[in-house]
Order: sequence, then structure tokens, then C-alpha cells
Amino acid sequence: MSPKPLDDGGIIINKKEIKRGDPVSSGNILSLLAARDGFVSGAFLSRELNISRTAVWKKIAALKREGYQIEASTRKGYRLLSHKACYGKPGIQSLLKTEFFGRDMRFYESVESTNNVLKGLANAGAAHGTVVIANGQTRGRGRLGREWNSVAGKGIWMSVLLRPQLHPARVQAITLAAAVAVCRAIEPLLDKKPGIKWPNDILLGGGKVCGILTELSAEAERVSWVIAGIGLNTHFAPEDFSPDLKDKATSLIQHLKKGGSLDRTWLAAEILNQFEQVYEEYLENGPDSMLMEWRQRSVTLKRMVELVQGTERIRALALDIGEDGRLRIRLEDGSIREIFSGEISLSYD
Ligand code: BTX
Repeated sequence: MSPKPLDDGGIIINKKEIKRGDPVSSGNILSLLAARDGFVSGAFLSRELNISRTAVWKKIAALKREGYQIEASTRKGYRLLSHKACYGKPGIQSLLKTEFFGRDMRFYESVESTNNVLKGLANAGAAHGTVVIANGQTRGRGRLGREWNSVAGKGIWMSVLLRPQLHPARVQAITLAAAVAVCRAIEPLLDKKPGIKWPNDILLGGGKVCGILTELSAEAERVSWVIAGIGLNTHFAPEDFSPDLKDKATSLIQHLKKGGSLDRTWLAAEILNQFEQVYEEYLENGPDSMLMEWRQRSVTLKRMVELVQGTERIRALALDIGEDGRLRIRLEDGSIREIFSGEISLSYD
């Protein structure tokens, strides 16, 4: 995609407008290099981004230090040798088509939990769309205090900050939006369709490939922030999972289309692209189209499920999902109940 000039001398790269004088990220330079097959001159980069030739050279040197293979020629300029980017902020940002999601991004080699890091940033006033990604987490969290196995290099461990004008009771819709977005992003890579298991698991061939942990800070009527934490297993081989996960977890690499490849940089950006799209559509037009897609992708609806509530186990038919994320079920005695995600565990026959 070639950059489109703006009247005021700025440019558009991947739909993101860069005004003259805006800070230039390494991701901007990568986008310009990736848009051309051959060399891009230093003069061109300096003119397009409105920075000095020395500043261009420094950014290129920083990209090389991050592992990008860039050929430099004094006569011809710079050439990106491989489009396969290193997993990191510049590569991910260079593939974003979003307005907000990921424009402020913090990438870490290792953190305890990306949700925890982002919580600190949210409380300090970070902007809507801020993203924290880590190559590995040492104390990744699931729901209800459970652990999320987040081995370095084996998955996408990422949290997105949202500041929606939503009543706290509607926040569960964001989990639904994230699940739909992840499904849209991974589906083109796979030899089978992913399915959503209410409330927040994405399954592939019966195994859990992705979990979503949504946390919020709110007053009675107003949400201050929501953090959607996405844990997506990408490169685990079956033997990489601990014994307790072996039978229930899976990873994208085990289900790729024939000859397909898997690039975390592309996928992290694509999840953010899809997530912003689903989220914006939800805010603009209401929940109907998102819910319709969620229902189509659901592996829970129209099935018998078992609710585990404390020591009690109840069999029920899953009927439908509400726009607040509640699941409507019919118990064996014919009575109808609506349940929140926090209330129960679901298992199938
Ligand atoms: P959950 O409570 O639905 O799932 C947690 C359960 O899933 C665990 O008890 C375990 O049985 C199983 N499990 C643990 N690790 C894995 C794994 N890698 N693959 C498949 N199954 C597993 C799901 O909670 C929400 C997970 C969100 C994780 C993201 S990662 C980025 C962000 N930061 C953070 O600390 N959490 C979120």
C-alpha cells in the first residue's frame, strides 16, 4: 500500500494520518519500506516523514537492532529484505489500520500480567485504545483467580484499554466483541472453523485456543475503563502444554491450512484491526450484528450444558445470549434462567 499525501503535507499510511510535525515512529518507517519492493531513498523517507536524514538513519539503526533485516546502500537508500517482521511494537504498528487501538502500544519481553501493567496505565490516565503486549507472562491470569499459561514465544498475550460510554451492566458485550474479533482474525489461517464457548473461550477442534479476561473499573452508572485481556495460543506443540492442560488446550500451529504459516506480528495487528471494527460497529449501530455473528460462531447455543455452581450440577439447554452477555437456559424442569459469566462453569456431555 503506497502512502497517500495529505493537503497539509502530511501522509496517510495504512489509513493512519501522520501530520507534519507528528512524532515519527519506527512503525511509520517500516510501513514506507514495506510498501515498496525495492529501495526507498533516505531523501524520500526524510521528505515524507518530515524528519532529517540523520533521524531516518537513527530510526533504521534502531529497527536493525530489533532484528529487522534492512539493507542500506549509500546510493540507493534502504530496502526491507524480509517482510516477516520481528515480533515487537514497530512490526505490529506498521500493520495497524486502526484509529485508536494500538496507537499507544507498550511491548515487553516479559511481564507478570499484561492486564496488571495496563491497569496501572489506565489508572494513570492512559488513552482509549492503549495496548500492552508481552512475549511472555510469568503470572498470566484467567477468570476467578485461575492461572493462564503464557509461555514466552508461544502465544499472543495482549491487553487493550477501552474507555466506553457504557453502563457497567453492558460491559460483557466487550468480551463478546473481542471473541468475534479473534475468530475473524484467525479463521483465514485455519483448516477448521473456530467456535466460541460461552462466555469467553475460543475452541478449535474441541480444545481451548484462546481465553479472554475482561476487567473494569466503574462507578454506579459509568464505566471508567475496561481492559480486555486476550490470551491466544499460537506456537504450542501438544507436548508443550502442562499435563493438566494437555487434553483441553490447543494452539493455532496445530490447525493451520495446508502450507499455511503463522506470524504473531501480523496476527496481533489483525486482532486489533478486527477488534476496533467490531467495537465501533457495536457503539454506532447497537449490538444486533455483533450478536448475530456471535450466535453463528457459538458452540454453546442449542446444546445441553452442565452448570457447575459450587457443589451443585444442573443440566440445561442453552437457548440464547442477551446483549448484556447473559446466557438464557432452560432447565430440565422447564424453568428458564439467565446466568452471568461469573456465576457458573459450563461443561458439555
Ligand atoms: P479462564 O478462567 O476461562 O481459563 C483459565 C483456565 O484455562 C485455567 O484454569 C486452565 O484450566 C486453562 N488454561 C490455562 N492456561 C491455558 C492456555 N494457555 N490455553 C488453554 N487453556 C489454558 C481465560 O480464563 C482468560 C485468559 C486470559 C489471558 C490473557 S493473556 C493477556 C491478559 N493478561 C492476563 O494476565 N490475562 C489475560
